[in-house]
Amino acid sequence: MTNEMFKKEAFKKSVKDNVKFLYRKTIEEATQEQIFQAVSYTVKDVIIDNWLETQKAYDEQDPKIVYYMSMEFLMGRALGNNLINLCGYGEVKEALEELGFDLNCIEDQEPDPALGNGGLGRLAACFLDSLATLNYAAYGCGIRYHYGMFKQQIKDGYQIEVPDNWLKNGYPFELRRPEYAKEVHFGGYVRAEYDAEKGATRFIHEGYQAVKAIPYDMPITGYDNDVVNTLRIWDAEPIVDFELDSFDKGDYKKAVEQENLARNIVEVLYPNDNHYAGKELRLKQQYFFVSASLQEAIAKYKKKHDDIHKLYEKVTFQMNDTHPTVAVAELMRILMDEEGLGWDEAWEITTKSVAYTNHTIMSEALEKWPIELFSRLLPRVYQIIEEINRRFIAEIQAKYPGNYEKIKKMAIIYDGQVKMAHLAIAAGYSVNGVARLHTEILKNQELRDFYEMMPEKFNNKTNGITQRRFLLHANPLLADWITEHIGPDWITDLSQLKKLKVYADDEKALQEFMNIKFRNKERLAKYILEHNGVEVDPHSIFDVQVKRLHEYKRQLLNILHVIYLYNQIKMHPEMEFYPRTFIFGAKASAGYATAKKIIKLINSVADVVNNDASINGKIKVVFIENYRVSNAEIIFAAADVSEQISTASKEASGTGNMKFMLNGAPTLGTMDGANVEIVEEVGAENAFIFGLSSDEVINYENNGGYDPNVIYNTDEEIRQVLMQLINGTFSSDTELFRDLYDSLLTNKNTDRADRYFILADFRSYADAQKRVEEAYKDEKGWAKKALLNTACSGKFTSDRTIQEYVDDIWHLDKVIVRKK
Ligand code: GPU
Repeated sequence: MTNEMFKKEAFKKSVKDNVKFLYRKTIEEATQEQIFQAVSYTVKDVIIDNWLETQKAYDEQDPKIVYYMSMEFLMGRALGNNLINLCGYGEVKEALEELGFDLNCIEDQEPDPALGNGGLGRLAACFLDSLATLNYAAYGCGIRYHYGMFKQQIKDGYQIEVPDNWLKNGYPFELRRPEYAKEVHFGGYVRAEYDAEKGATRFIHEGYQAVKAIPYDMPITGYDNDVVNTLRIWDAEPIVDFELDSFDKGDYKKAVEQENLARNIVEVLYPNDNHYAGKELRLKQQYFFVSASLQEAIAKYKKKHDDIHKLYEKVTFQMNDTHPTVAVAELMRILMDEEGLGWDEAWEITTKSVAYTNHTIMSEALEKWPIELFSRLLPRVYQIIEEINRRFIAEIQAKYPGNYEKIKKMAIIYDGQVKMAHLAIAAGYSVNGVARLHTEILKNQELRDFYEMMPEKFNNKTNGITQRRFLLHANPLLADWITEHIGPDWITDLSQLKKLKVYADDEKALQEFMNIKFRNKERLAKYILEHNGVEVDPHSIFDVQVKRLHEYKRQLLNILHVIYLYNQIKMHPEMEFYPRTFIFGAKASAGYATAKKIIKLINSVADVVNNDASINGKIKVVFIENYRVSNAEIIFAAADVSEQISTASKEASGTGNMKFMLNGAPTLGTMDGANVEIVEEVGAENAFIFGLSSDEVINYENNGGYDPNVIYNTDEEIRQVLMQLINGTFSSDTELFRDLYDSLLTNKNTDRADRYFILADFRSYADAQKRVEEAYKDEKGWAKKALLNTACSGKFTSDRTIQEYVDDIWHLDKVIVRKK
């Protein structure tokens, strides 16, 4: 497949012209970064034509639009992905070669737009790719953070956070749209005014500070269909012109405040994953982009339609977790205060327009804003939430007369807090979890009362990932091999991969499959050598855990097991042991001390193990610095073993697990999140499952936890590993890892010891690891498992997920852009 627009000669000329216009240089004089810019502008030219065509098609066909509202879009690099989706990658690669450039190196010049933390933000990015590819009208709505996820450096084994100034050189794939600017208001007070004519009270918001929201659009290209959707991220600017107006009007103080408000609001992404910190600035960010996005969506609707009562027929808002849930009240405000509707009409429209996705059951992630803070920052919006709460409580009372427990558990405002999840559920027409197990836990545990009261709202949408980025772009060798064997249809219909099953016993095919894996391991080994200075052997088993650092994800279990293996080899040097490279990659939230200590431990263990000549390199431990979307693509393609070892019930879905599977790495994991469905698809014999079930974990939790000391006291080898945390084996400072040691054994205050059941699962994990080793030694057997993982991964495309959202929640219409 090729794209007319990328005819080599025309492309080369355009790149040369761009270098000339942008930098007054010839391509011989230009830097690689300048070539990246020039190439990107050429690609953007192609995109702009399709973008205009898409807009025209939407205007003519008037489809229903989904607005995907998310605080995070973890897009990763755009250049390579756009070339892939425009079917121009091959041509452009050749054209650049003729100019003396390597496309891979040019791609490496692009900063990762890292406007997200982890799974939640990356899911939003995969969804945009699938929406465009499936011909649906969609906008991503978010924030143009000036600093995205920090860059991680490892110094002396510790994580150092370095600001990510991704806009430094200008980002070629964005378009500033000042003509669509909106105003957003903070603070002030609400004045009630009786309108005698209408016989109704109007509420007027006064004394506020205003910020101007300026949208920047990023194109989202569909695969081979000429569709270009839009990710609209909002920047902030002060409204009052500081120099001209304010001095004269004596409004100096206000001008400074508005200037500061605008500057601060979009400055930086909060680096928290699965964790609520309760910062006022975060609520400002939320309201800022939600208000601007809703204003824009309604303005757009009104251009074509005059009956606001039918908004929900053409528009739907999906709230990515509770972060944008203030949308419920903001939509009510706009409908009542700006459009002049009464409460009941506004509520009818709102509750048919907003839907909510839950991404976690971890209680520390639940957003609960103090009413003092909330009402001060957003007085009118707070007033509306009060009224929503009053009516919701009345509903609860009608359904459960006299049951005050229900009110306590379900009220939107209680104990001086606004509970955003309760608001989202009360108002949303759909509430979904992100994997089957997760949705069941929501229904039966965390949100049980809500499920009992309104079961019709609850549904599951198992997550997915885009194969365009995570196979076609990330693993070109495997992508080509698959296309040779089953044709290219898998690119837009991943279920086709099941056709690979016929090769599960074909020795030649298996050999080729594993050769590709080997070459991808060499590519990763080269990356590790260049970036970490560690030499790893691509013949060893590449055992990989890459994801955010979080106690529930249990990187600690993994590294404790490495210590255990190290002890075994030291004690029994003659023992048979298949060489293993343990690869970690993870950022820890800047304020998460335990997570940072675990990073230090991994690096300390690496130091000792990698430099112990007596173990003959049987174990290597590598911590890949600055794990992000761009190096993830290299890592997934090279993995032999996919570590998905969260405490059962804690990982809502996981999506890394799917990227490994797609690239032929069997899962070593607990029965948690989407692992359950992965095992169902691939068969238990092609995965390595261990550990407590979610029911068992929840059972312990509901009954006061378990006692890890029993294990510590009775299992000598586990005890030895724990003692090594505090006896100087991995640090001359014996106190360095004391906190980690304590967290596993000591019941501090009310907190349970070993909250994440690491000791409880340790033996079963070690057994599963032993099974991995045995299986790997059987070369053909392993190749078959690996191939079957790829072959059975079809369910986990985000194309399937998006189609389910469309069928069950959004009810969008397909749009045709390409005229054949
Ligand atoms: N997730 Br809540 C995040 O990445 N960040 C968050 O703040 C919250 C959830 C993740 C879940 O942990 C992961 O299991 C899931 O696959 C992902 O969202 C997408 O649904």
